[in-house]
Amino acid sequence: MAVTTDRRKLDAHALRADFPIFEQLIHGKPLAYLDSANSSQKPRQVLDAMTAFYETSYANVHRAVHVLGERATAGLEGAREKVRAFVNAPEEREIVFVRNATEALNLVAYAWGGSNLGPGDAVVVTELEHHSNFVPWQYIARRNGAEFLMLPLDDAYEVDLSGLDEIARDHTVKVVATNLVSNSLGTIADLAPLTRWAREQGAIFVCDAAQAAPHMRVDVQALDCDFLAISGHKMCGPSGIGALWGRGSILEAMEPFLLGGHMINSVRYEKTTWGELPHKFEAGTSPIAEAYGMGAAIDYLEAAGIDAIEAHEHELVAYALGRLGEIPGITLYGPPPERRAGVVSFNLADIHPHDVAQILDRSGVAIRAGHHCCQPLMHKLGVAATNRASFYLYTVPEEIDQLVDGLHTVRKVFA
Ligand code: C6P
Repeated sequence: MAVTTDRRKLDAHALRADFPIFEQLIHGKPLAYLDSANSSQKPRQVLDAMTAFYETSYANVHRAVHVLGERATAGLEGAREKVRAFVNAPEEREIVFVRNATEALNLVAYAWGGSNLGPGDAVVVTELEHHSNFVPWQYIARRNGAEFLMLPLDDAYEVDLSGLDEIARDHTVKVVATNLVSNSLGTIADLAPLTRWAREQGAIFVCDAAQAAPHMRVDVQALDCDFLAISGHKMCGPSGIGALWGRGSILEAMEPFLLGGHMINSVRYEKTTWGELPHKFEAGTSPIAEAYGMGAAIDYLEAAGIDAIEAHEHELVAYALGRLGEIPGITLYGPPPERRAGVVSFNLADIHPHDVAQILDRSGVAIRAGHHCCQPLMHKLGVAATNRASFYLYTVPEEIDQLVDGLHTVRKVFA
């Protein structure tokens, strides 16, 4: 693997050689892939690990006594241990494999919220949430007759906590759900005051770490949360796999989410009993090779160095904000570079973000344009959509230069 030996400094130019996607031209131009917050690219190490797994070790898991069944089970459970270590969870059984962060958050909302929320209770989210940590809570709260409350953003793009005392006075708060890193603005939340407050309320604390885990060290014990959701595809792993960490005592007390094969202990006409953790929450055939690939992705990220990835993105964000700030008519959204991960959202004069993104595509630059599944935030910003460039460990400053050149072309087209 092509990385520097100094773990504090990452050599993105060398790392790019691990990613076959960069070997092609797009519209005759080098690819500037600035859409990693949407989904990251995959290194050869992950692709090769998955191919080798399929070629030598694939079978269904937990139910076959033959050699391949044993190998596949060992592969899946080995990946679970890697995820456990990656988020510093106390126990492997607390790691539940799911399809993605969305499914992880729905699992908590349905299986915990469905049984524990009722009239007089409140769920608190923030204005900065992705729909995946907003809509399930809004739905379950309202379905169960509970209140759904939203902490607003302040002018510095940080969550405003000044209303917490009032909420505590007027409501029985049962759930506090927030992201650690915003996908739209890149804001890195300071969760400590909110987790403390949630504890004082006796509420569970749900952390959406879909954008945090790929880019910075995430430690469920240091965060003092009760649930944490991540997606494999955003952290160099395959799509179709994510993980939910849940505090063991809470997971044990919960009803299952999906029902059927594998998640049972015994099934009789009169009664069905549930399996042990994590199987109670893993109904049906698991995403086996995908979990294995997520484990390989974790190995890859750890070898590159999570701290080095975070430092690299901070450098890129500072560079991008400086260069983009030179473009006439640009509006940049979000906090200063030291408060954000590798995400820059912007609008260019009154040019629709979809037009911007389409013209950039012709220069080989891939960004995302839209509401980024954050409509409450877009409403707050007073826009329907933004452009978003997002970075990762393989992003190099030349890609940001290509973006800036492309934006000058967009301006000329619309002049
Ligand atoms: N954000 C983006 O372009 P899934 O799709 O389930 O893997 O991840 C959902 C999700 C949850 N929380 C946050 C903070 C996210 O950013 C995302 C996915 C992508 O920003 C697709 S909308």
